[in-house]
Amino acid sequence: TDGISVDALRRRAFDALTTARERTALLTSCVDEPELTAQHSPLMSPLVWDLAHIGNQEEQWLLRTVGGREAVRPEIDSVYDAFEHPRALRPTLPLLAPREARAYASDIRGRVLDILDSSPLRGGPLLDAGFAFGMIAQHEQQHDETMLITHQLRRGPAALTAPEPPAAEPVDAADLPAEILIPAGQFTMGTSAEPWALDNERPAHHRLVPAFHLDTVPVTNGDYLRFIEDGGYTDERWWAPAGWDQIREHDIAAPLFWRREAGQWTRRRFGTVEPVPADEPVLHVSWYEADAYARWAGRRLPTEEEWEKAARHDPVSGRSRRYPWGDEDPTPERANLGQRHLRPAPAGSYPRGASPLGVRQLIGDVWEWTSSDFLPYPGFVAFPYREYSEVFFGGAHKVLRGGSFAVGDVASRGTFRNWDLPVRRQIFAGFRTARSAGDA
Ligand code: AVJ
Ligand code: FE
Repeated sequence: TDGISVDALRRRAFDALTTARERTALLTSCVDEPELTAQHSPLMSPLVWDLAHIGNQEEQWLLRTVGGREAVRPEIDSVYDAFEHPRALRPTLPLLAPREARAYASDIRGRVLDILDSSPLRGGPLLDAGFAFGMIAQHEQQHDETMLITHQLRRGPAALTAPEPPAAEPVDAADLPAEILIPAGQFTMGTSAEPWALDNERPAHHRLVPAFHLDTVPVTNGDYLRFIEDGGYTDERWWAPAGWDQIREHDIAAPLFWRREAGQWTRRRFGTVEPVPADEPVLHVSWYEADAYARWAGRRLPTEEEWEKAARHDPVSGRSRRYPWGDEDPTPERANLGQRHLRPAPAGSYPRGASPLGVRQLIGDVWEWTSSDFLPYPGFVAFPYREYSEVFFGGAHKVLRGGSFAVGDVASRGTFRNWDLPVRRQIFAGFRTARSAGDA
């Protein structure tokens, strides 16, 4: 942000907060009140919990901490503390009713925009370049994705609509090489410069990455069907032991939301049942399923550093950039983000979003499972709270990269790290595969 005026930073923060709130409003107004307070899956909160939690986080960080204002509703902090109450139990809490929750979030937002208007946006790590405002916009976008997952799990008729993503150029997509060689060498992983990067993306540091090949596009439904039809789900050889246990215990034999009807595969997507499109990146597979597919294909999942090198390293300048296409923010021509479309675009889409070596769709469409555990980078410092990242470090969670069609562009970049348990399937996750150079 060197050289960016305070006015421009304010506008950036205002736009990010406003974009997120428009989506939040839609996700919490397109169904009726009983649907907002209902629990559609024990894996998820009632939508009305997310709504007031968004407002409460904003009150705690922007109004109280940044603005130094007196608390508006301190008595509800504990109800909306994600660590005090597991998702499955949130319907039993004394939640604000939908109308109250909406009024609360909007009251806080009004006060926060006043604070933003008069903030110098410098004077410490929370304020500098508007970090705390960016953090809260990212928090809301992440909950907008969470709420979209709740909508996907919900039964009943469709409540959301969106235009179809642009079709891939068929000639171009068919001509793409299956994989791309990323030559050996050091690159800069993580960032110390990105103003709104979260603690787990910091600091920038060097990594030496041996040469490897990476799929040009994410694994498609058509690819994945070949694994299913080859008996992938009944052959223990392909599975990590815990994954093998999970698929047998829960009778898993296809991605979540898929069904086989009269010899044809269909899927449920936001209240509509449709044939599974062969050319679209596969969605709703666990890390175990991605790992098993890769082994069946004679390949493996990429590590997190391989993924980031493919997405950021510019072989000409030797520099790591913000996105595969360069340093400019995402646009609708470069990546499928922000719930503009309610599905991934066909594999091979977005040639303008390709990396310098030609890898496509690294940003947007589907979160991509990596082989890596969620761990801190060397020199990590928890900021501004331990519960964002630090308490999740260790062996339990796997890293996902790149963002999905469901997350806003403020929460997707080459350094952004997401994580989840390897059994999770309801998230908008797919994957691509890799192999070390020199392996057959
Ligand atoms: C980074 C997506 C795993 O949803 O649990 C939201 C984001 N953190 N509120 C989550 C988050 C606090 C987080 N993920
Ligand atoms: Fe949260």
